Amino acid sequence: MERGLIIKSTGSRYRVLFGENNIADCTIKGKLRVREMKNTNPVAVGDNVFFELDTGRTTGVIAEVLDRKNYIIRKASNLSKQSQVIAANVDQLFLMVTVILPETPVEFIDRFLVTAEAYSIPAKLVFNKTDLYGHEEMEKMGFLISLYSKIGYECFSISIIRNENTEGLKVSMKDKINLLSGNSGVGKTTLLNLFNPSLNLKTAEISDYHKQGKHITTYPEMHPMPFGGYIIDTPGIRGFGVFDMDRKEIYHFFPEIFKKSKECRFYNCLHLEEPGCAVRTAVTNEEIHPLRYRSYLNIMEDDNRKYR
Ligand SMILES: Nc1nc2c(ncn2[C@@H]2O[C@H](COP(=O)(O)OP(=O)(O)OP(=O)(O)O)[C@@H](O)[C@H]2O)c(=O)[nH]1
Ligand SMILES: [Mg+2]
Ligand SMILES: [Zn+2]
Repeated sequence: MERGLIIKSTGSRYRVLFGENNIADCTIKGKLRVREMKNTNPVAVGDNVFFELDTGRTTGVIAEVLDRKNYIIRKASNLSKQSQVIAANVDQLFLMVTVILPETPVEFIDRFLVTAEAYSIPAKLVFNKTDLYGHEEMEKMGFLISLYSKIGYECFSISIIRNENTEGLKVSMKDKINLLSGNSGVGKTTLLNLFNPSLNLKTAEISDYHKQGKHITTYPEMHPMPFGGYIIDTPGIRGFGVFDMDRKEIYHFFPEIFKKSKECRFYNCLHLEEPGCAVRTAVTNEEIHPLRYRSYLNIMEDDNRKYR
């Protein structure tokens, strides 16, 4: 048996990195499928596995998945109870955001951050395409960076095309397993190509980026970085879900709301209509930003999580 790391999963085929930079294309033993019934894929990018290598040493069969430190899932669909594991054993989550082409909504950022908090995985924001920003966009980015840094999320602002300000991001990613997420077209794959030019991954054509993104990357894939560590490139997502998030707990995943909630009159205050709610007072005097509170309300109302 060999030990390896899953770097790509397409549902039935798994690419495994093992030994000194060797690659094997693997399938899985039938029995393995039963273990995590709720997941459509029992093996995901980032998983450490034991596998039986065939004599040709380029193919094999996965026999065992080692325990995971964490894993990120996405609901297979709103109605089904099935979920898909996007990646396992992730150290940090990065959300790539653009103020224009395409514009990333605040609520999208907040849903991502809530998810990261629920998984207890550190999350950071990367604002990209600053080369395209005029005065107004710069102001908007400045506003968002100050909003999120104040809450405690580290922010980077970069232009990949001009290779501006990317050094800090590199340092932050070094020697870690980093998952890179964000809407289609924000430049995730372009960043991987910049950091590791030998990858030569497919990105959108320049002329395409006026559209909302074309979902160029179709499967999550983990790539080694020359400076140490890995980046998992993911398809532009509409958002990933946290399975067992209880409605009563959602405010725990807004750090500034959670902190303020300790001053609410009722211990079980959900910060909706309750009297003596310190959170709502803080929103009124903008100690908590109204946009964040609005995201909180929207997530609370979200029908998608009703299947709990
Ligand atoms: N002006 C400008 N364009 C950029 C920058 N970074 C990336 N792009 C362009 O944005 C477009 C989309 O880039 P991709 O890397 O394919 O985007 P992606 O996030 O991987 O998209 P999906 O794979 O569809 O999720 C490409 O045309 C890139 O050349 C940047 O810093 N400035
Ligand atoms: Mg891509
Ligand atoms: Zn309250």
